[in-house]
Amino acid sequence: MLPPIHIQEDRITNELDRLATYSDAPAPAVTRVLFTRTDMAARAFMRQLAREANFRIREDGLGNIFVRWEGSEPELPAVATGSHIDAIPFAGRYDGTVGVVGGLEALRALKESGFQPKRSLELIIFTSEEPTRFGLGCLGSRAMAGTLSPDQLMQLTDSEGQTLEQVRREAGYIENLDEVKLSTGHYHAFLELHIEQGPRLEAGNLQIGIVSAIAAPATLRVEIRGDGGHAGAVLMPRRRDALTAASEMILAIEKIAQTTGREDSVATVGLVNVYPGAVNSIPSKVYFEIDIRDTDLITRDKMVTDIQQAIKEIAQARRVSRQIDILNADDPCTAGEIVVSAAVSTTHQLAYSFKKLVSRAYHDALFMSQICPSGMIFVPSQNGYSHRPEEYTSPQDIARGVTVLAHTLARLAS
Ligand code: HGY
Ligand code: MN
Ligand code: MN
Repeated sequence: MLPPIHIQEDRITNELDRLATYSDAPAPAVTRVLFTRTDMAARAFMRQLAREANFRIREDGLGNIFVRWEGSEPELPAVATGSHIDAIPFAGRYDGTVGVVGGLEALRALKESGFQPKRSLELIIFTSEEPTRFGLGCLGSRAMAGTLSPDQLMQLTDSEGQTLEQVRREAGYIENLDEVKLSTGHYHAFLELHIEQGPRLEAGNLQIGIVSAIAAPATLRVEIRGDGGHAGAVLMPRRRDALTAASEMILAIEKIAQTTGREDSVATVGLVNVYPGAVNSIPSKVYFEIDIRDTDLITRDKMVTDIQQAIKEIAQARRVSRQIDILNADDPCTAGEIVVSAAVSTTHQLAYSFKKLVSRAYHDALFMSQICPSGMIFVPSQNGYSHRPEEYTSPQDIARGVTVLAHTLARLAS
């Protein structure tokens, strides 16, 4: 039987608010990109909080931070929780951070309650869950799962031509990347607390979401090359405009995602660069990235194929050249049964309203599921907003999520 656990709502709120000040965007927006000055300051802040709670800290060669509370049987595989503190440009303050500050609060509250775990408990702050700097998300958890080798990691290059190898060393992470990969069974279970980033919990007036599966993301990089030239002098029939071609492709991409017959099918072009980018110069080159997802792998892969075919046909019709690279095409995952049942039992016991649901956003739990049974707990997002400054989850909702997390971790670690 667990002793009463007191989750300190105010402590969580204060720490989330302080974390939000480490940002390269004016409040209420938050921008915190991998290994920038603000990311390093946020990392230092989280390490300070973990030290104040007398937990042990280690960091691996990629900057994944592990906050550990030794259990009475430390040789057993530990139970882990965690999420990320990096934030895409002009994001909100809750994406990822609720699972990091909330995870720390769960461990602190359990410790303060006098609970003693048999299995050690670890909070993981994952490196670069967002794809912002290197175009690929979940770098830390991918490397832990071994789906990204040290060689592949070192070659990742950002928009300024800096490699991940360079920037990790500049950030002080010099350990061998071979040690980042964790063996299957390194952890007994992994459970991530996260905001839903969608409207379903709020619309259903539900307090908790228990994730049953996580959608599979694929990312394509596309470069279209046409002819440039003078906007006044080159007549319409003689043009090979890279931007009008890309625009037709982007509308075709939208159509493909709208017509799969499945509501979980999504495709997004959120990043477009136009060259030379002058009002009176016909675009000669366009670079854009496509984010394609579905919880069903076959549907997701068919969208990838159909989108590539559409780009090819439009490029031929418009006499422009195309280069398509698939950056990643990950499998979806099903949440681990032991984690889901522990979370369901806990939520029932706490008498919180909940439902099982699919995560349409990807998370580090997607890759942790490759090394141990993994799951997620969602708390409601107001209006379903996320990846925008208006992102909001109330302190009460966050505290409820942390309460479920703490009790479920205790169950899994006993
Ligand atoms: O894009 C995502 O699903 C996550 O927020 N990185
Ligand atoms: Mn995000
Ligand atoms: Mn996130």
